[in-house]
Amino acid sequence: MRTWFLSSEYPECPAERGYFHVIPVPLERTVSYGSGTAAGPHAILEASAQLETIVESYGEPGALGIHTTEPIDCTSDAIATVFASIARRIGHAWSLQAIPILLGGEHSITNGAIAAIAACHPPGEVGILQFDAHMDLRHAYEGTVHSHGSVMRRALEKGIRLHQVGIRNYSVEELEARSIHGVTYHDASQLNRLRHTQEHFSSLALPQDFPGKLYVSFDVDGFDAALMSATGTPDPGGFGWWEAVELLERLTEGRTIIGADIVELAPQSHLHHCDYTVAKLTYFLIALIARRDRSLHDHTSS
Ligand SMILES: [Mn+2]
Repeated sequence: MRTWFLSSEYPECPAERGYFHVIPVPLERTVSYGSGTAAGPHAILEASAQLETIVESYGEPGALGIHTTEPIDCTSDAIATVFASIARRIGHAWSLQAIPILLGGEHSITNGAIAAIAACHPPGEVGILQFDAHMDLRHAYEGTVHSHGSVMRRALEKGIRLHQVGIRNYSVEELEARSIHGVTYHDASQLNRLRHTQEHFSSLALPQDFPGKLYVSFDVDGFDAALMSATGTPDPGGFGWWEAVELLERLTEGRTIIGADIVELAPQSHLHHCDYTVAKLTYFLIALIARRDRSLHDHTSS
């Protein structure tokens, strides 16, 4: 059945009027542990009907117009075909001056965004801000270069700068890739140490020379497993809700966000708070993106 983001609060918004394009991507192909990500986008859209229109201290971002597209067809045997469809959908959003927000699906869907960034933006203009428990920097994982476990390696190969937040799992191969490609990071252990200091997260920022335009890729396993157990690999030691909010605010300060994905929700019927948490995160990101948009600020202040 046709549904859309915040269907309880707003009528369906056509593509041309959408400041945001929410793009469901029910891809589940290279999942390595728990399964169920194909049901993620629909569960997020359903849970969004429980949201209120106001985001505390951000106003009502939904009033800008949130268009929900048809889901990306993920049935093709060739996963590269799926990535190409995602890239085209993102390019279409940008051509309408809209901000694409992908709802996953497994993390490999970011491959579509990487292709779109490389096709539509000059090298060095866009950096990826990744929230995740894992680096996803393997050359290949379980025999495929298209895996969720190697998606950020593909970004590095395209020369896209990467900053990682919340990482707490390490392999030799990924640590090497990190250092060779100059990936910057705030790992979960660093964040934990900061938690116990007086300044807390107040001094956190992206490196000064990091690109001014950001694509945010949020793997929900970055959250602590206590909050986010409905995901393929729930992992202890992650951030909580308010920490995620503060990290997003601090690390995007002074920059523009050109798109985002929220991936790896694997809904479970007895854990519907997870679906709701991801819907709420999606709406918070929408609010943050609107705040970070300079053209919008100029428009509203005139
Ligand atoms: Mn990931």
